[in-house]
Amino acid sequence: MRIEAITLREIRMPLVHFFETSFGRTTERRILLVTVHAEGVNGWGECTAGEHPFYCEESTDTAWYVLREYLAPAFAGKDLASGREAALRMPAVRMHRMAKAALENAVWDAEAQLKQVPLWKLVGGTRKELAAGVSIGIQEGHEQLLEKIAVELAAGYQRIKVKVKPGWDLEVLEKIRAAWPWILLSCDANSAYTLDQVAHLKQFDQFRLLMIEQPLWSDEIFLHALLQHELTTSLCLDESILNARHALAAIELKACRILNVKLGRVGGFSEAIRVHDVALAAEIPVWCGGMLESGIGRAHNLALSTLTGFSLPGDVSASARYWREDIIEPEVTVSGQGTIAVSDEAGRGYAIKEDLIERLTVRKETIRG
Ligand code: OSB
Ligand code: MG
Repeated sequence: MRIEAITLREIRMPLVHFFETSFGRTTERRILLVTVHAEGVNGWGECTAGEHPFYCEESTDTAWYVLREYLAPAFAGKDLASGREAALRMPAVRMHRMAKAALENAVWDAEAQLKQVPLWKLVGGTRKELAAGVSIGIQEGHEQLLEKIAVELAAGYQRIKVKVKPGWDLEVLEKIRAAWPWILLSCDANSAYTLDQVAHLKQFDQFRLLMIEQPLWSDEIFLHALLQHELTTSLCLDESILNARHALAAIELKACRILNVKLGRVGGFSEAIRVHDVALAAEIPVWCGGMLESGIGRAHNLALSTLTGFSLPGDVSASARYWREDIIEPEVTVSGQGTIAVSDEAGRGYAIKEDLIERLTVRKETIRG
């Protein structure tokens, strides 16, 4: 496909409810969207970098800079066969995986439209009904958290994940288990603990958690192996896994028994598929993580989640949990059984609300070849 031009834009979207993790609270998203204009179709990609470099080193502004100065100029006016080729021809910029993923995924999105196949088939998916879970942030108090869990369980979600940090952990988990002894429950620390706290972390074992996500340093695999050896609960790595090599290292070291895959964190569909393939070969279950995406990133997460190895419920949930109005049509909805149906339409399966996006846009720039 000939890429005539690439448009970068930043949109602002207030969250329906603030989202708090061990590294901070988000109330409004600043989302960078990439549009690849190719042969009459528009491929869309969403950059999952946060407003601040807290989850990882990237932010909306660093991604804008890297896309504008390096990545978009390398593709504008060029011919590319596919999303896979986009990954192979990414300029030699180190890291900045979320910026790269936004562009690569936009090319996959365009490729699916041009080939008139569903994006999920293009990436090699097999699942047509996806298991949905929710990620619930740190709240003002325990009561609010328990109320939120009750609402999500009533909606049908198959797995509840709560954010934890020192001071918001054992008591919280104890109250959840007292109310719901048998639900699929996991927690995510976003690197809030250190190896000095093994005795404390061992106490998590009493709650029969499906997993503890990323308890230790974001750049650490080996020390998670030491921790996993001490715990009966399975560890799951998120921040530590930036590519398929890391996934293989974590599996070989027994640093975790489950992997979270995020399109942005690993640099796009091509690498996410490779992470999946490594895990599937080792019989390590994976699930799709979320980054408070708008509908575009959400649609791409769903396409990824159709791959065979995504056997655990992901942080793939309804648009309405985040947005008063999402930028796609239809919005992502979840059945009373906590499932999301995959569309058989060509492309991403969700139309773009261009007028709404235009109204939400605070900056926009088109890079031409
Ligand atoms: O660690 O999974 C995470 C949101 C922002 C940054 C990191 C994470 C999260 C979530 C939200 O848990 C998942 C979602 O989008 O529903
Ligand atoms: Mg996480």
